[in-house]
Amino acid sequence: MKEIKPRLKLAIQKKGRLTDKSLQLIRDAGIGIEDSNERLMISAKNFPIDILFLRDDDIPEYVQDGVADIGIVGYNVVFEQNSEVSVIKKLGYGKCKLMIAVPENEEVIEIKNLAGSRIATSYPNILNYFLEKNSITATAILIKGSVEIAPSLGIADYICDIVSTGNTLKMNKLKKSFEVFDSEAVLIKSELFPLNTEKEQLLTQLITRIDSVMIAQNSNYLMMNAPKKNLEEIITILPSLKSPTLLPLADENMIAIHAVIAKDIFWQINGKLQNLGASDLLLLPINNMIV
Ligand code: PRT
Ligand code: ZN
Repeated sequence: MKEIKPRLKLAIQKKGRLTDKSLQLIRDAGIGIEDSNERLMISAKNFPIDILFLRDDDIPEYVQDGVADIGIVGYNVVFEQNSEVSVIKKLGYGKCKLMIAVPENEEVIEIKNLAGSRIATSYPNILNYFLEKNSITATAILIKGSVEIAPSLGIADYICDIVSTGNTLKMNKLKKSFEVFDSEAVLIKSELFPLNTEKEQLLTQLITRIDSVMIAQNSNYLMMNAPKKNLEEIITILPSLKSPTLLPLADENMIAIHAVIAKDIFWQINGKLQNLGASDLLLLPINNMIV
């Protein structure tokens, strides 16, 4: 009889803000998947993983109950639902803040000014957690969708909603007042149904790949030529992930230096490097990196 090999089942959002970036992460991890074309599930050819497409609100429960082995969803959804899942890894995209916003013309300077108010939100559990933590008594009013129009309709005094650029608040004449919760996409697994050994091994492989993509996304490969006499000083200002690579050049007084550096650091150290005689600086993207 043919042995059935275990496959990991990963749930991601079917259609929404996290869909493209989640698919991109899977592909950057070298996992070959076709376009879903409205299918509920697709199977990767070169890695034993199946991708299940769900509404984001359903993902924590599907993972908790073991229908999917792992899932990618906003931490805001995980925390709100209080499902029995644990976060394996923060994924660095889908970043947003849950904030309390008040009408532009109102002064709500301190958190204690919220006492006795009605606050419209799709996240009553997170809001109540915040209010309790700050010893405030206020009423959370559950509204699904278009929370920002609640104050102008007179349904609530304030709102507690997800903000990323802040444009939606501005359009509705509201202003940010208090930060309630920080969120980003996270990889989760069940606390009720532990994975068997084979699936746990697959998960470890997947995490190694995701780590390598995430490190690469935040890093660049820097190459330059520099005078040998300034080598020590150059190395001290190079915040490289690993010890830099040194290569001899035909000109004995010069040396080539290669290093992996954090992406945002280059423009801070570029001038210093040039002052120390570095030339022919070349900054290259990295696809994957295993440290
Ligand atoms: O259909 P399904 O239920 O799967 O999707 P959904 O409509 O419930 O979720 P979706 O796709 O809107 O968001 C998925 C996840 O993306 C959220 O759970 C958050 O973790 C994350 N995320 C990141 C955001 C935002 N940024 C965001 N800006 N989710 C929602 N918004 C909304 C917010 O509700 C508000 O209406 O965008 C508006 C504010 O945006 P700005 O840019 O104007 O401030
Ligand atoms: Zn949703």
